[in-house]
Formats: sequence, C-alpha cells, structure tokens
Amino acid sequence: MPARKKTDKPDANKKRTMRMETGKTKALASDSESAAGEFLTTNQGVRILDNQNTLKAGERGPSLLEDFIFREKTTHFDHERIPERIVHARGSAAHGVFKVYKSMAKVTKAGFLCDPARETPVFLRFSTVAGSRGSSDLARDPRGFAAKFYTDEGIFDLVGNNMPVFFIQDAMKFPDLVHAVKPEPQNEIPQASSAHNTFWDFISLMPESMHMIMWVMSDRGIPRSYRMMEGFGVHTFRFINEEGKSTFVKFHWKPLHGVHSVAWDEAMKISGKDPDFHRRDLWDAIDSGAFPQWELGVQLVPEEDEFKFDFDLLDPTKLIPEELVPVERVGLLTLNRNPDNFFAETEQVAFHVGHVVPGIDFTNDPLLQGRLFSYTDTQLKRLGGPNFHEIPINRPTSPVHNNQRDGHMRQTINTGTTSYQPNSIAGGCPYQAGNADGGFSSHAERIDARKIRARSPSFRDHFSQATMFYNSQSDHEKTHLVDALRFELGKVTVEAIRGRMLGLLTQVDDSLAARVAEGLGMAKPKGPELPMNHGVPADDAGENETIVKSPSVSSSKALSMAGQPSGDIKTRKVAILVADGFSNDSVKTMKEALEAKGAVAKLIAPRLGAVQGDTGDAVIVDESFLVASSVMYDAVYIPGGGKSLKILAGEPAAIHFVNEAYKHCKAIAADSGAQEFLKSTCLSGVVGTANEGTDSRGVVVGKESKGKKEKSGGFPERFVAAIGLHRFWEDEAKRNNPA
Ligand code: HDD
Repeated sequence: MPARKKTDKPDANKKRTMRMETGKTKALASDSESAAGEFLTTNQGVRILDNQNTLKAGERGPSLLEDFIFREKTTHFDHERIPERIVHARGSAAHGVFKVYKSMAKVTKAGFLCDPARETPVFLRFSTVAGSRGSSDLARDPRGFAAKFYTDEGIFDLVGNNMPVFFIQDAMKFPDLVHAVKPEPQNEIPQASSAHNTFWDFISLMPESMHMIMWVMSDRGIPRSYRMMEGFGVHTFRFINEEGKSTFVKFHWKPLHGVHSVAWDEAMKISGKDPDFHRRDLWDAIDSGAFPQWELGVQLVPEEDEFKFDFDLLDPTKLIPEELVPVERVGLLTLNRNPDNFFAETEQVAFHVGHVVPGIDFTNDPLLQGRLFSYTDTQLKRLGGPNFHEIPINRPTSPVHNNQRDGHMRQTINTGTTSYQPNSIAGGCPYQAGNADGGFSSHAERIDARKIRARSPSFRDHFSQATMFYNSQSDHEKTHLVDALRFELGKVTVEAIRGRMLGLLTQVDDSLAARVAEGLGMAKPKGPELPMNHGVPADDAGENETIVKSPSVSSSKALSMAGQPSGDIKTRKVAILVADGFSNDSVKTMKEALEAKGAVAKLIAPRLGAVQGDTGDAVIVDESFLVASSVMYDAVYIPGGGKSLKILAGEPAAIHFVNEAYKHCKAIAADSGAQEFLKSTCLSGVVGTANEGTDSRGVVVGKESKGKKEKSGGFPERFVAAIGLHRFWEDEAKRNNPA
C-alpha cells in the first residue's frame, strides 16, 4: 500500500490524544475513533512507514537489533498482561447510575443516600471467585457483586457477593480457604471448580463454613444471569448520621428481573458451548437498551439492639433473617452503559472495602477488618504501584488534593513547592476538613480489651443458620442441593474427607446427610444428640463445649428462590424451531407477542440461510441446530406447518433440542398442529393431556384448529405467562430423559 503523503491527511491538526468524557470518569483516549484519519506512529510519536516488515540486512538477511520500531511494538506486547486477581479473576462489568428514593439523613450523612435528586455514577463488576480469567462463567461458585459509587464526597465501594454470608469468620483463614479451592498445586487441576480433594478437606475441618456451603451448593451457585442475582454486602457495616449516631446496617441488592438459576446439567453444557454466557448476557441486555436494575436494600439495627439476636452481628457466617429485620428498599441502581475497553475499565478497576465516605463506617467483624488490609495490598501488586487511583476508572469524581507525590507511573504533574503539611509557603493548603466541611471521622467506638488471638464464644454456633437455610428450601431446591453435594463429594477421592463431610451434614440436617450418603454409597454417620459447636476455644470455654441454641427463625421465605417474584420476560431468549414449510402466520403472531414483552425470539433451523414458510415468504434463520443449543435459551416454540414439522421430526438435533429444554423444565409451546412432532420427542406422553392450556409442566399447546386461531388472551399469552415463571422445577423428578 503506498504511503499517504503528509498533505493527504484529512485533519492533520487534530490532536493525537484527547480528553474524553466517559460518564463522569475522565479518560485519556487514544482509540480507533480518535485515530480516524491519523497516521500510525510509535509511542514517541514518530510516523511509521512500514508496519509489515522488520528491518533486515537484505531481503533474505537477518533482522537488525537497530529496529527500534519492531522492538518497541514487541516489548509493549510482551508486557500487555497484568497479574489476574488472586480471586474473582473472571468478571464483567458495566457503568450505571444510582438514585436514592428518599433521604436517609436520619441514619446516615452519606450525601448520595440523602439527596433523591442526585444521580451517582456507578461501576459494577460481577465475577466468579475460584476460576482464572479465562474460565467459564457457569462454574458452581459464589458470584462477586462489587459496586463502585463515584459520590460527590469520594468513592464508596460496596464489595459484596451474591450470597449474604461467607465461608470463614476470620481473615486469618482467607489464604487457606483460597489455596484449598484453587486448582491443586501439583497439576493445576481442576479449573474453576470446588469439586476436588483439597477444598472439601479444608471445609470438612471448618464447621464454620457450613452455612455458606449450603448457599454455594444451592442453585444460587449457578445463576441464570448476573442480572438475576441478589447482592449482599455480607458484613454488618455502620451508618453514621450528622449527630454522630451509629446504626448497624446490612446492604442488599434486589434484582428487578427476579432471582433465577439454571440446572447443573445445563451449567456444565453452557460451560462448553458458551463459557461467556453471563458476560454476553449482560453485554447484550445493556446493548439492546434493556438496562438491568436492582433496588438497594438495607436492614437497619439500632446500636442498642446489638445483642438482641441469637447470633453475633459481627459474625460474617450469619445473616439477619428478614423476619427479624425487614429489608427496606431505599434506592435504584440502573446499569446503562457497557465499558468502552475491557482492560482499561473492567480489568483495572480496583475495589476496596476500605473505600468509604462520611456516613458509612466499619464494624469489628474480623473478616472485614482483615479485608481492610488486603485490597490495597493486592492492587499494589496487580496494578503495579501506589498510583492505581489515577487510572481513569479508579479516579474519584470529587477533587483530590493531598501531599502524596511521585511513585511508579505517576500521572499527575503536581505543581508548586510544598508537599507537606503544615506549611506556610502554600498558605497551609490543602487544609484539613472539619466535621462541618465533610471531613471523615471514624466512629468513636469505645474499646477496652486485652490483646488476644481468639474468637468470641458468640461465634460458635455454626449450624443453626445452615439448618435454617436448608429448611427454607422448597423440595426441588433441596434435591438440587443434595445433587450438588453428591457431585462435589463424588469428585473427592479420599473417603475420610467424604466421611467427615457427612458428619458435618448430619449436624445441619439428618435427612440431608442421609440423601447425600446414599448417593455416595456410604453409610450415614450417626447424628449428634445435640448440635455440636466447634468454635476456636477462648479461655473461658472448653474445646468441646456443647451449646444448645434455639434459633429464633427456623425457616425464612427470603432464602428460597422458589417463593420470590419471578420478574418479567424482558430479554428472555426464545428458540423458534423451523424448517421449510413452517407456518408464517404462527411465527409472526408468536414473535410479535414475545417481542412486545421484550423477549428475544430467534429462528433455529437445520441450516443457516433462508427458510420458506407455507405462504411462500422466506425468513432468515438466526442459528442452525449445529450452533444453537437449548441451554442457551429460556423457552422453545414449535410452530405449525406440516412440511416443516416432518423435516424437524427427522432431525435428531431438533428432537434433542426439545427433549433437553423439557429436561431443564423450560416453557415449551407448540401449535396444535405440531403435536405430531412432539410425539417424536419425550413430550409424547405429555401432549395429550396438555392440549387444553398450560399445565404445571410448562407445556403450552395452541388450541387453534383448522386454521382458526385462538382468541386474544389465548395461546401466545399463555406462553408468555409460562416463560415468566422461569422453570417448572416441581415436575423435574419425572423428566428423566437421556437428553
Ligand atoms: Fe475479597 C476481591 C468479595 C473476603 C481479599 N473480593 C474480591 C472481589 C469481590 C470480593 C467481589 C472482586 C472485586 C472486583 O470485582 O474486582 N471478598 C469478597 C467478599 C468477602 C471477601 C464478599 C467476604 C465477605 N476478600 C475477602 C477476604 C480477603 C479478601 C477475607 C482477604 C483477607 N478479595 C480479596 C483480594 C481481592 C478480592 C485478594 C482479589 C482482587 C482484588 O481484591 O482486587 O484482595
């Protein structure tokens, strides 16, 4: 390609870099847009004449060390990776905004929670915990739920998970927990999975993890979408109001899309077919304008009530049952913009539980206290030095003035002569802020204690809330939990570890232990007469002290996903199976009905290209059966059209598609004329009884006959309603089919 002459350049005077407003975070941009019409240059701004060939001694000769252009390009490339996060390496993020519904000034002076007119920019990163950056989104794992609020008073990070409790009570155990769950050190197997010896060895020796184990083994460990998860701040924090009064607070995120999960079989298949399933889902939803939303919830506990509960508010393995303290929904978060650059934003974002603003403060939760050290430390390594707060995504929108200087990759060019305080040369600036000026002051909690390495006896009940969680699950949720434990422990090759786990499970629920034991082909150990508590001994209690707890809440509705509102069908993906000869009319009617409700309907056929309907009109196929899979869809529709149905009946992939969707308890709709096709699937026994509407199995069959369509309120509406229920798990046990 001939080099362009200097005078050819359309906008030669355009700056090579420009300041760009991305929401409220400012970034130095040098991207493909700002490069439009520009010449290729080195990092020193020298124009490049040839980006195809290294400098050589003759056309067939060796390359020359002198080639500074090649060396600069390659050196930069060689250094393009930074260490991935030790945990939560795999994640996706989005920008959004938060608004409080009404002032919370009574309990907190945090400006963004006091002014309903204020829109605070937010960057939210979701993640899995155990896997590497390239691992599957569908691992059984807790999900990180980390929100960065760019408030007018500085950055507040709420670094939580999609589960309200944690595995361990004290940060001292975090490296042990993470070493145990990560791939085993000798062969780096398995990736992104807790189903191996070292994890369960550790857990079987850590009874305090039992409540969290219930959550992770439940369907919460395999969400349908990041958009369909609850989020939790986990620890008890403090709100502080203008008068300095403290109120304990637990943070919640309640998704407006409902709380939904996939089946484990489905999760494993998605991991192969589309390991980016959650990442893609989040991106596509925001890209299409279907902005995910969560309400911020708070559970408030007055300081005076600190000791009112049968558990310790400082213990991160405990939640506050909503029956005891309801969740007040106080504001709305909307994710409305995808990042411009994954590395610059999602990878370089640095969260820290220690990023708080006036009005929010810590408690003495020993896990939280340890986290306050760990996050800055990890950023120093990952992001290369103490100036990570200057990376655009990490910059506060409020002004930063201090005497910190220099360091690796410093971006700010600090001017002036003083970098100390007090000073007179700069007139004493920057000043300390008084309370009235919004200066951060820590809650003046009185502490009068001995220095001690111990755990409070109030942290010793490790089982009551695990049992409460298990009790709260519906039958099918219990079955999924049992299956998950059977799977995970089935991958454990050391029998003693399985035995110890069964022992712990008997203390959660005897029937749970019995079911897991049966799946493992082992005898269930005898359960304890009374729940044993295995807390670390303090010097005022014996090691094997038995504490009988009578929990105030034995079962809580909020802990089961089954009892929660299911949300709408916006962004739900519906597969429409077609071949030549399909009913144009039916497809049009169903597609319109689904799209009117915000669902995404895709046509799937034996091959790509166009398929011709019974009216002669052709439509373009979205995916072939080779590429598509039922696990990527929420529901399936089989329109009529004799020829099409005949082709599909002879297509094993089409039959498998329906069988698999049925196995995973998804809504399935078929025109009345498609019943013949259904007979070649595992629905053959179902259609006969289901043809008069939706049954509890989520199978919806049209009632049209001889071309006469069902009236409005009929077929498509019944299908929409069935998709809205997400899954028909109750019927799952009867759906054993080989799909
Ligand atoms: Fe942590 C990352 C959540 C306990 C140390 N953690 C990290 C992220 C989330 C959480 C969501 C990813 C943030 C992002 O998207 O960049 N961590 C939690 C929760 C915990 C928890 C909910 C318990 C309630 N973490 C915890 C402890 C320690 C850490 C006890 C250490 C003492 N966590 C880290 C870390 C990470 C991290 C090593 C890795 C990458 C990073 O911080 O930035 O510092």
